[in-house]
Amino acid sequence: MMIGKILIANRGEIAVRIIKACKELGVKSAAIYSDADATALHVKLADEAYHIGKSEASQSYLNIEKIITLAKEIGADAIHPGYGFLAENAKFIEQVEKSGIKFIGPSAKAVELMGEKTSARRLMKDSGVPIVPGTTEPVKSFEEAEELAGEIGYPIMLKAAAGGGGKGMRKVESQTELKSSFERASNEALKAFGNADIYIEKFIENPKHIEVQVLADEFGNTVHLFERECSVQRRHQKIIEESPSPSINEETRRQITSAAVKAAKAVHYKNAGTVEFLYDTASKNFYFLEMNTRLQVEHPVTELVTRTDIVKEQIKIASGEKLGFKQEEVSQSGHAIECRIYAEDTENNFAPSTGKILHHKIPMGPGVRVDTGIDLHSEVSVYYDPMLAKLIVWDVNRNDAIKRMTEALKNYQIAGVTTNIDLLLWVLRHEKFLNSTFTINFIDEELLPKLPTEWKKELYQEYEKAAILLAAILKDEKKRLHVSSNNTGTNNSWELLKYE
Ligand code: MV4
Repeated sequence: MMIGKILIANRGEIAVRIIKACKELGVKSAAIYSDADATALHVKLADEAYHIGKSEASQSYLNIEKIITLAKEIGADAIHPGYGFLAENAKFIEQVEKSGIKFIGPSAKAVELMGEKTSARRLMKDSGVPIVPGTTEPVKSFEEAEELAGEIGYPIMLKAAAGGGGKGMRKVESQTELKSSFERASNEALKAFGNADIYIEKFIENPKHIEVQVLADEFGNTVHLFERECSVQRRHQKIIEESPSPSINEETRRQITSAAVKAAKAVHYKNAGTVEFLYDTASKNFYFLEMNTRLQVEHPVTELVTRTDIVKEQIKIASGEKLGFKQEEVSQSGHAIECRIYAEDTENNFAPSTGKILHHKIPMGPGVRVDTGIDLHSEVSVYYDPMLAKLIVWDVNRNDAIKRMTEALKNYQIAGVTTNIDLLLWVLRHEKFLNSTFTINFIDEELLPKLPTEWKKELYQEYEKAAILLAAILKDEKKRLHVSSNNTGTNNSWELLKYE
């Protein structure tokens, strides 16, 4: 029986995305909203909308009691958690299911197993999925850590067993650093996660981040929807994602996608999930990192190259349907790129930018998709993630997709907040992006040394060339002029054409 009504326990672009899938399936959608979101786009688009509390996430989108009580009251058959907030909270999932409501996602058990990183590593190792060399049990003492680190070989990573997504990680270069690092790492883990357990991995230098989308129904049918390349990131915040990965060959693609299906089957995974890998370009080895037991921000690039609708598949799976296609029927076609548009100021240490959206015109055209939760007059507040929109393009190959994305970014008009659109344009024309030699360290190594202003000169180079060309044309027409640019890098004042 198809689910009749879904409560969407989220906000912003992902709530809007889920509402669209509900509409296409003829399922009723119920939004929840906080004080700050009273006039938000997801509230306007949903069939029903319910105020749930104050602006702080802890008082609204994280309030388990209120959300489950509301779901029962309004007769929701299921809850879709989106990403973030309660999406990977095993206790929430347990309580949802205990109350007789379907959770659109994996079981609490699978979330728990993958959430505890050493149990995930044991399970992967036993299932033949390659893991980063290191321990599969928490390290009990500094003395044990010293011995194991020596065997693994420096540099190593200390990671919190309860961590993930970059939280609770520490690189250790040599034995002399180990004592203080180990103590600090376990203290921090205890504070952040209420669990001091630490494990050790060999540090992988300059890897790429490649992840595989999986889908599994409740009958054990498990397929992958190929991979995404997500290496362009800063402080664990992805900026650009694409599919297929330009960094792997067909043989590696075959291996990494089968490893992901193996990983999902090992936890009896159901619904949509993502298996993350580090890819070492030097050795061509890939290693399981963690599994994200949720719908991810970057799912649209997979949708565009595999011609699927992952959110509709999630709802159908949760309704008890069998997967409607077999692995052999899934193929990757063309190339998709996603750029995340954030309200932040690149030149002010990426500080979040808040304010009212005074103008918003999104690019349109063949192969262009915008997933956004904002609207003209929306208020971008300090309370939630500063991601404003995802701009996603598809084209027949990577070069054409990059060109299409560049044009779309130039035509993304937004006023009222500062955005990272210029930074995205800077990445798209960078040699290392164009030739696919970028790694997870790309932004740190290539952009940070050029902040706050130097990077902009590179961005404006093409305009400068255009100005010189224009000048030459005008000269031909016997106009006396010369080109000068006085971009000192501080005031962005460009005086391109000066008549004598
Ligand atoms: C690593 C690593 C290098 N070696 N583990 C960061 C997020 C978390 N999922 C795991 N992370 C890393 N683990 C070893 N043994 C480098 C990272 C890492 C990273 C991984 C994926 C995407 C972006 C990253 C940025 C910095 C560090």
